[in-house]
Order: sequence, then C-alpha cells, then structure tokens
Amino acid sequence: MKVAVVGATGLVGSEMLTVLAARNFPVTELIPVASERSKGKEIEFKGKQYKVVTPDEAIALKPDVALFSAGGSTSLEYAPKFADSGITVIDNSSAWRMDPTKKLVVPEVNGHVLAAGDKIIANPNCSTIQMVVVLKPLHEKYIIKRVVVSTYQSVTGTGVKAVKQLNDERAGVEGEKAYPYQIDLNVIPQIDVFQENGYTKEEMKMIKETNKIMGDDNIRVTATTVRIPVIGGHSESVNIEFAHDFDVEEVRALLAGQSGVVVVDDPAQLKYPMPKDAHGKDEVFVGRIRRDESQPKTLNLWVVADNLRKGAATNAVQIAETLLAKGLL
Ligand code: A2P
Ligand code: 11C
Repeated sequence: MKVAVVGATGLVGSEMLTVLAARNFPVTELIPVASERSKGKEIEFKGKQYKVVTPDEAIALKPDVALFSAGGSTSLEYAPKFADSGITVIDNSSAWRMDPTKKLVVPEVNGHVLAAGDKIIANPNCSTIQMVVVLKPLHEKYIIKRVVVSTYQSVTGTGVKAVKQLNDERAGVEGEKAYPYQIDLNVIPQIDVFQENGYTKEEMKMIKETNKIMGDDNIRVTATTVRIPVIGGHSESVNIEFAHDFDVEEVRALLAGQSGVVVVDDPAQLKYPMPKDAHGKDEVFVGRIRRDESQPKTLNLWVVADNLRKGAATNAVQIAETLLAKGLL
C-alpha cells in the first residue's frame, strides 16, 4: 500500500506514523504531507527518510489511502480532491463526521458499515471513541437508555501549542497561550467553542457522534467536557442507565471480552486506569465498575485511553486495516 499521512508533522500525524509502523501496516511507500512551510523536510519511517510534500503533490503521487489529520479546513478542501482521484481518505477532523453520506467508524463498534464506494471515512472525536468501545457490549446486552459523561481531558487533545503552554507555565516561562486561562494547577470546564444551547462543541460531538456510531438515536447522552493539566490520555466518568438490570460481575466479563478494552479494576489493590499508564497504548482501559446505588439499573464506570492513540491515530489505522481485510483497499 502507498500510504499518505496528511499532517505528518503534527501531533496526531506523527503518532499515525508510529502506529502504522508498530502494527506493521503493509506500507510499501510512505508519502508524508504537510503545509508549504514543511515542504522538503525529512521524516523518518521504519529506518528510511521521506521528504514532506504538499497535498497537491501528494495527489499526483497517487497513494492508495490517505490518513488526514491536518485540521478541518484542510480536510474540507482536500479530502474531496483526493477522493475524486480515487484515493481513499480516512479523516481525523470533524469536517465530515456528521455528513449523512459519510461513515463515522470505530471498527470494534461499527466496522461492519464500511462498504465499497466509501471514499471519505470519518474518524470520530477522541473522547467519543473511548466511550463507545465500552458502551457497545453493554448496549447489546442491557440496552442503554441514557449516558451521563464528564471528561478529564489531556492537553494533547489541543495540539503542540497546548503542551507547550503547560510546560512553559510549569517552568515559569512566558509563552504563547492555547487556552484563555492558565492550565497548570487549574481545570478549565470548556473544550472547544460554546454553542447556542450553552454546551461546548466537544460536548455536542460526544452526544451526536455517539448516536451515529452506535446506530441508535434512542440513546440519550449528556456531557460535560473539561480540560485538565495532564499529558497522556483522556479520562471519563461515565454513568449509564439501562432498560434491563445487570449483574456487576457479568458487566466485568462483558467488558473483558470486548476487543480493544482492558479491565483494570481491583480496588483492594488500588488498581484503576490512569492516563499515566494508558499513555502510548492502543487499548481503552476501564475500571471503578460499580452499581449506581442512587437509582435502579444504572452503572458507574471510569474510562481512560490515550487520545492520540485509540482516540485518533490507532483508530484511523484500524479503519484502514478493516478496509484492507474487507478487500476495499
Ligand atoms: P505544518 O507542520 O507544515 O504546519 P497539529 O495538529 O499538531 O498542530 O498539526 C497540524 C498538522 O497539519 C501539521 O502537520 C501541519 O503541517 C498540517 N497542516 C496545517 N495546515 C495544512 C495545510 N494547509 N496543508 C497541509 N497540511 C497542513
Ligand atoms: C480535545 N477532543 O481533546 C479534542 C481534540 O474533533 O477531533 C479532537 C478534536 C476533534 O481537545
């Protein structure tokens, strides 16, 4: 496979290169793509050096598949141009996710929807991905009525500038700000811009994308998304109300059997998922599995994943792997 990574010099793009190599995706030729600013820069992949090209140059090189993580406007402009040239695009931006003609895919949850003719496939938002992987086996068994989620999100979700802001603040150095407030020693209850209904765009993504990926608009979701001074992964407190009652041990077994999920749940040994441990891993970690004693048929969970891995790069590469396995690439 000739593989282009659009945004190869960015945080998610470079993680895509790591994941393509680590998972041994059959890359015969890599085409690293970034803006005009980075043209000619050398990128190493599996011990070989590749020169960064612009998106227009990449189209002319005719890759089989292009993984995009270069922001919404680059995707809006270039994904259709790539697709029109016969190149399959897997897009990590929010540009195409809610387009009814585009698939929004988490392979463990709805990989089956991928079909011939899908030329632009959307990769969901990081905080949505890690939640739906956990919801899937529970919905199949008990039918989810409502989800209340609160997130604790890593600064890596914002990009290089935010990681630098946190590091600068820790070092007492003045620098460029990615957030409207100090993030070190603080918590900011705003991720992305506010919408007319008082929710942030990140919160609305979690709501709408969950319904689309799960293929069920009857699941009611409400979210509060929060930025915390952490690098390494997003954490979520997830409260789930079911139509049918459950047994906690059975829930634990269902989650342990779900592909892509690792249960870390042993309060006696102080074992629970933390972003420090999830950092650099491809799986979603779940713990603090317990009944919500305030109302019937309701469960509490704590879900952690590396937002640059399963939340972005890993999921995109898994979509490519699924296409390949189905003979669609
Ligand atoms: P560049 O490094 O040349 O600016 P991050 O999300 O970490 O900020 O990274 C964004 C990525 O998207 C970078 O690789 C960046 O390349 C790339 N990018 C930004 N604008 C464009 C563009 N117009 N065309 C191609 N790549 C772009
Ligand atoms: C964050 N979830 O942590 C965001 C980053 O729609 O892909 C990813 C934004 C997106 O800030």
